[in-house]
Amino acid sequence: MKDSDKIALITGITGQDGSYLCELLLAKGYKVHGVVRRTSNMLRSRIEHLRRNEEIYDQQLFLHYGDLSDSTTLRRIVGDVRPMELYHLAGQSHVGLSFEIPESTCEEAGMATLRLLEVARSQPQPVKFYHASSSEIFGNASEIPQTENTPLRPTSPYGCAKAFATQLARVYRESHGLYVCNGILYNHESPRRGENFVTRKIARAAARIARNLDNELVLGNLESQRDWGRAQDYVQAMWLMLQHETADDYVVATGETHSVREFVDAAFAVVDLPWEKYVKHDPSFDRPTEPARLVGCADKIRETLSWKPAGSFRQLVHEMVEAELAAIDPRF
Ligand code: NAP
Ligand code: F7E
Repeated sequence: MKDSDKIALITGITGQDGSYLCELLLAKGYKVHGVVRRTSNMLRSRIEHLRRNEEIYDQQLFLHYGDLSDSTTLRRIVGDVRPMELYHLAGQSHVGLSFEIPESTCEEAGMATLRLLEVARSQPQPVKFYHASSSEIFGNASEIPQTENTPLRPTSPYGCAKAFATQLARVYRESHGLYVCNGILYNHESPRRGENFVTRKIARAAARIARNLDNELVLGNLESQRDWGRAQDYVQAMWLMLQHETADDYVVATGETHSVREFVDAAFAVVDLPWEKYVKHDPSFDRPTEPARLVGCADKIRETLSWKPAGSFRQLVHEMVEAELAAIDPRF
C-alpha cells in the first residue's frame, strides 16, 4: 500500500511528539486523525499552524474530541476512523509530577493503554499499534547500557505505569497476535518540549536572562544524568517500527549521557553568560527517587530498521536556546 492511502490515528497529537509525528505523516501523504481533549482554551499551540492551513485541516488532518478516561468515545473514534496505524502517545508525561498525582498518571499511562489495546483487538481490520513506552521502565537499571531485554525496575509511579503498559503490550502481541510495538524511548527534546521539563526550562531561562527578562534559574538536582536525543528523530523511529513486517520492541536512544549541569553549561554558553551567577537550587524540584544511570543501547533499531539520529548534544542545546531567543524577538 502507498503511504498516501494510509490512515493514522494519534492520541496525544497536541503534545511534543504528537505534533512532530503528525507533520511527518502528513508529509508522507497520510490522512491523519488526532484525539484532542476539550480544554477551556481552544489554542493548541503545537499544531495551530496545521489547523489554520486550509489545505491541510479537514482535508488531510482531522481532529476528534476524546479523553483517555472515556473508553466509549475512544471506541467510537477508532471504529469511525478505521486507522491502519494507531500511535498511542497521550498521557501525563512528567515523572516528577507523577509522585504528586500518581493515580491519574497510572490511569492514563497504564489503564488507558489497556483500554486502547482492547479497542484495537476488537477492530474488524488489522490495526498496527504503537505504544509510547519509556526508559523510565528500567529505573534502577541492572545493567548499563539498557537493551530491550533489560529487566524492568521502575522507580516512579510514572515508570511503574509505563512498565505495566509495556508488559501488557507484549501480552497482547503474544497472546492475541495483535501487531503492537513498544518504543522504549529515552529522553528526547525540542523547542516544543513542555516548559516544566528540565531542558526547555534551562533553554528558556538562558534566553530570558540574556534578554534581561529574568534574573535566575531555579533547578533541582544538577548531577542527574540523561540520554538526551532530538524529538524529530524519535518520531521517525516510531513510524519505522510500524513499517516493519513484524511487531517488536525497540530501544531508541543516543547511547550518550550528559548531566543537567552540562546542559546548563552548554545553554548559557550559547548566550555567553556565566551560569554559576544565575542558577539556584530549590529542593522542591528534587525527586524522592531518581533512576540510576539510564543510557540506551539502540543497536537493534539501527540494525533492523536502519534508524539514524541526526545531530549532537551541543546542536540540540543550541537549537533549543536559539528557538527561545527567536520567540522573544523574531528578528534574531
Ligand atoms: P507531552 O508533550 O506531555 O504530550 C502529552 C499528550 O497527551 C498531549 O497531547 C496531551 O494533551 C495528551 N493527554 C494527556 N492526558 C490526556 C488525556 N487524559 N486524554 C487525552 N489526551 C491526553 O508528551 P510527549 O513528550 O509528546 O510524549 C509523548 C508520549 O511519549 C507520552 O506518553 C510520554 O509519556 C512518552 N515518552 C516521552 C518521552 C520524552 O522524552 N518526550 C520519552 C519516553 C516516553 P494536552 O495537549 O491537552 O495536554
Ligand atoms: O527531568 C532533573 C530531574 O523532567 C530530567 C519525560 O519525557 O523523559 C522525561 O522524564 C532530569 C531529572 O525528564 C529540574 O530530577 C533537575 O533527573 O526533564 P525531566 P525525565 O524525568 O527524565 C522520560 C524518558 C519520560 O518518559 C518522561 O515522559 O532533570 N531536574 N532540576 C529537573 N527536572 C525538572 N523537570 N525540573 C527541574 O527544575
